[in-house]
Amino acid sequence: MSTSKINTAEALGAYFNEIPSYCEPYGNGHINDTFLVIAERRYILQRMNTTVFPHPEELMENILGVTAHIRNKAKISGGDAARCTLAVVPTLDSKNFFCDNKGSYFRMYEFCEGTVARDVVENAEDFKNCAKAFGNFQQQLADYPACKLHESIKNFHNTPWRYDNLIKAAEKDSCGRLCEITAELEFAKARAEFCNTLEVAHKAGKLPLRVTHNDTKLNNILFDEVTGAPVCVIDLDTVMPGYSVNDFGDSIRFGANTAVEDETDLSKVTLDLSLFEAYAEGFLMGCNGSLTETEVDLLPVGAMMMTLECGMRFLTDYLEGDVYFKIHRPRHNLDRARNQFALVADMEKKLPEMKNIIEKLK
Ligand code: ADP
Ligand code: GN1
Ligand code: MG
Repeated sequence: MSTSKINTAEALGAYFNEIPSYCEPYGNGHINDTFLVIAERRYILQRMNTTVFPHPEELMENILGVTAHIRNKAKISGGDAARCTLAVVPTLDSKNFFCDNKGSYFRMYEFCEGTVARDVVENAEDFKNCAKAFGNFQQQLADYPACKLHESIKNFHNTPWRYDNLIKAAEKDSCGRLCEITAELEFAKARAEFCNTLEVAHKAGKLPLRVTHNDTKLNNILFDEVTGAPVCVIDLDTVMPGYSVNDFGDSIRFGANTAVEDETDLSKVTLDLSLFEAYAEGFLMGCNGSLTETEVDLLPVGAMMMTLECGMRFLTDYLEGDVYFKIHRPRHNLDRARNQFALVADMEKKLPEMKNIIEKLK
């Protein structure tokens, strides 16, 4: 459903005595339907994607717990308690979300004022600061009890599982698109063994599970409009136990690509090693010595893994008829998958350089 066709009137009525006249689609997220609402203040209204998140009540429980934890830490350390994390706005009857008569689930956040989200990295320094913020986010949640978190999406970054899903989707070929993606499928198949790398390290006791963000792309962080400093890590739907190297890797996948995620001119798609270095430096600073040596060594693998996994997810969605990621043109998911695989190929060539950078920063 396109965001503009969603009826938000009933949801707005749950939050305001007088319905605000401004409620327009906002931002570039691929999952939820996001609206900017202007009343006496600004708000973000989101229709939660219940295909992706089948248990919105559990999702909101996670978000309330995590945001309370982060706000508390900011208060203790004298940080910006008002803008350090998302603030859920209750409905008029004090609920944390609203379900309308069509079964759509909505939630509302305070608009994090004086901030902007970005889809492209402006410079290495900003990217490094963004890395510090994501690293620090992981640090802030290091003592959050993982048992309190619901697994909002099962197997979210289980790459071998993602690989199996791609193979199943190809076997089923429900939309008759398999003939278009034979080269991409071969690309993924040639990396089947690599997909297991992190799971194998985890099972061998070398890679710990931590409370991680799991969706660390650039536009999931809000930057101060004036200073450019990161203010708030957002999109907390996927905060779950995960691997630190995947949080690192997902940021590299998105931010250190010399092209945007859906660029179709694949000659533009490469890994920017200076952005990789800036991010690695910032991430290690943000994690503040908490990563084990194996985790640090696996950071380049995390970058390759998240890029390959994301490519496989886009490709699977293309085969399944674009049911998961929002698309804005025909073959959008196929374009995204090709882009991610081109980036994987470039990362493979640059793996020795990535490793050298990490060695230097250790
Ligand atoms: P999705 O899960 O679809 O990616 P997000 O939660 O990331 O949705 O929100 C989409 C976009 O909306 C963000 O990239 C950002 O631009 C904007 N946004 C979300 N929450 C806020 C907020 N509290 N204040 C300001 N902007 C926000
Ligand atoms: C989605 O929600 P958003 O747009 O921040 C997706 C990520 C992908 C990303 C690809 C819950 O992120 O996993 O890496 O698109 N989020 C979910 O751009 O699936
Ligand atoms: Mg997002």
